[in-house]
Amino acid sequence: MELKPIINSFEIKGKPTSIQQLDIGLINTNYLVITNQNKYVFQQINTDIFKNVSAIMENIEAINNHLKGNHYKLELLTIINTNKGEHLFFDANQTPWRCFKYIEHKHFTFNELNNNIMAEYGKAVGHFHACLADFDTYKITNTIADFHNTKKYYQDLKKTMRNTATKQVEKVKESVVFIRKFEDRFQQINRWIQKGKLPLRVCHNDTKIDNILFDTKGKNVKSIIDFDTIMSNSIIYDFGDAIRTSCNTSNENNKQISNVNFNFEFFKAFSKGYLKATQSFIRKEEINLLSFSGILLALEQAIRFFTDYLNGSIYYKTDYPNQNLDRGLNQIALAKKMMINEKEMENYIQSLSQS
Ligand code: GN1
Ligand code: MG
Repeated sequence: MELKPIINSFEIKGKPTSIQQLDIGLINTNYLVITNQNKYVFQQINTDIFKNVSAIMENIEAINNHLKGNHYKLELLTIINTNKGEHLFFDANQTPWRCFKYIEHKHFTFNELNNNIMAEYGKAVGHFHACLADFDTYKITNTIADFHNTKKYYQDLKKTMRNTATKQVEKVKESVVFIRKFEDRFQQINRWIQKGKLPLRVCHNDTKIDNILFDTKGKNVKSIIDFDTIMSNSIIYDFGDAIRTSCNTSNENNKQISNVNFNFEFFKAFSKGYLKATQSFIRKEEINLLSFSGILLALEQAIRFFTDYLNGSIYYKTDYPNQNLDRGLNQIALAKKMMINEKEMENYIQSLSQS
């Protein structure tokens, strides 16, 4: 793919001096473009997954505008328009591209994390929710159906297992026996959402630590990025996804399962920051599910990785053939470690919400 004509179609400042593909995200393809005046991120959007790209861009604009007017403290992504004044450029294959200003930042790997950073992370996700608590969900288009509908993902996995060769199915069978025990809990969450017991709010839906940019000193959260999955949902998914990705002593791409463990101190620090930032609006029914949400998201991610493995890895990018199987097994190991601490997590959350 010749990138120069694409880059030249956007209103960037200066002449490009370097173009580098970035190893971030499992769906879109990202490039860092440095010019003699500025830095930009160019993204080629995967339309197999993000089918309604213009609605995504409208969601981002609506959210940016709301946050700007609502004392939001973190930096927002600046969209760079095309020369025609549009948000998207369609290449010769009709694939959409967009461009954002690059934000200088520091990223954390698990070994560098500490309780202070985790508390900042919790505060930032809570602050994001708090600033959107008065945003009408009907103004947002839900661009991916059933996103975080764990029960639905589980049903899809079972269906896929029925249509896949036994040899591959055997590799996930034991994990599925474990997941099955949670089916009622998945169902119950859906019921609470349907009945309004768990409110729908505007959520990020992909709060993994990779989407959190810290300032270059690594002390404060500078920005939360990747607004592509902003949709109405329960906030428990955002809480759980943050826990799943930051309290795992390993990382979802680490195939050494023995490295997977749950860091309870990080869970505590994140929870403290999050509950502080959300106390003005969070409901008891939401608080009650926070201790389970990390387990839920690890199970859900395992289900999604297994389904993709059985489907021949058509959804998530992979570096080697069985990577989605390994990713799923990593998440199952994490869910098991978290399960051991479920009661303690629950007690801790309750102690915070009563103080
Ligand atoms: C995908 O594309 P990326 O890396 O931002 C996925 C998330 C998963 C994540 C797992 C639209 O996010 O839901 O949690 O991979 N996004 C979509 O790393 O499916
Ligand atoms: Mg994402």
